[in-house]
Amino acid sequence: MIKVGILDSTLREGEQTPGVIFTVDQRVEIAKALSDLGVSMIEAGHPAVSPDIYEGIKRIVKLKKEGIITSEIVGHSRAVKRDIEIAAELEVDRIAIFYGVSDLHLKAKHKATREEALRTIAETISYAKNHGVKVRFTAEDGSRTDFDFLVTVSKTARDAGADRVSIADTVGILYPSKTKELFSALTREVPNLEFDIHAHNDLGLAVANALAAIEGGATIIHATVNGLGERVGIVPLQQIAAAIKYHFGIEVVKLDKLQYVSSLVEKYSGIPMPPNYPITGDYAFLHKAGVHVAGVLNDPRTYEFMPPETFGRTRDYTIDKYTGKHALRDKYEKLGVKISDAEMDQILAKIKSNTTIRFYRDVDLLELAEEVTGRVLKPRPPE
Ligand code: AKG
Repeated sequence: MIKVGILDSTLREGEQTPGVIFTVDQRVEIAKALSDLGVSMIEAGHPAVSPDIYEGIKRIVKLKKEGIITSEIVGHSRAVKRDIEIAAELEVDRIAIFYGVSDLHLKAKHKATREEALRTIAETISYAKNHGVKVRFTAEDGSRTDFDFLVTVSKTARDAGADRVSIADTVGILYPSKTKELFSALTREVPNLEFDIHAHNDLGLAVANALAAIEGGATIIHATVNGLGERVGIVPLQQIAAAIKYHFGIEVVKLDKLQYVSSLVEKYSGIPMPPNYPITGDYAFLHKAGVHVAGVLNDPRTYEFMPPETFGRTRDYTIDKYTGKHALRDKYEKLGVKISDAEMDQILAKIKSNTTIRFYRDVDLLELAEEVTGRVLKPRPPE
């Protein structure tokens, strides 16, 4: 049976998006919204980075202690004792220690041999455990790490006291079938340990890789609201939550609250949501072509895999040269305007011959109908 939860890293990975800085108040508000949404874990930041992140985590931990926030609070840390002490003094539930384990990272960043790396990993995890917190170890650049060494790293982390190891696809190069293979092999080779996936989206495959990791046995998926993160970001929370619900039947968060959290983070991050973004974009449930709209008016399942209400949204359709009679009739009925079939044909012909108007608004449709019918038309007053 599949068991899976979400670690939201909007406040840590998400703030690593170029140009994004959250204030302390915004950090606290986002954490509350994420807890209300029902994420299992909130990665609240790397407190050694700056005083405002430290302060934000302090306030978030206070809300956790007061029972206002219920998600597990995770503090991020390098494999460095001073970082661990700073996270531990904040009394987070869990410290996540990361260290680059690929040969490339060992050579170019850490200037360490594999043996030295294993020693650092074991020592820092034990050090954190001695502070009485849960520990996750992140194998940074795990997807480019020799598999046997990744197994050794995972066993070392487990034996030093970590109950979770996160496999980071730091540069976003994984592919779904390889991801499933990797996690299946890791869960088979390293018992008594749970795995996370931290998947970057450089090839646009982060969601697919996360789903494959779940099939391989990963039990926590790292995500950020609106997919924020370094470069082009990581798994977007709204997409993975919808995909997990649809494909595995598991509601990892309250889906009808995703729109609110997405808008909140859009505002505070200053990164605009593209209209054609899945689930929370303006066009996610907006239909256009005549054939599509006619289908949706008869039965929405023709062009929607899940009803918009699931996500606290509503469906609509646009009127332009692609429009068919079904849609136009429905539009005028909703406006409370009576139009004969012949008049409708004339209006439709006018719409189809005008390729300069991208979206006909209700007021444009009323004007067009007045032009064709010669009658004064007004929208139906509210009931
Ligand atoms: C990455 O490799 O992209 C990370 O952000 C690693 C850090 C982590 O997930 O703990």
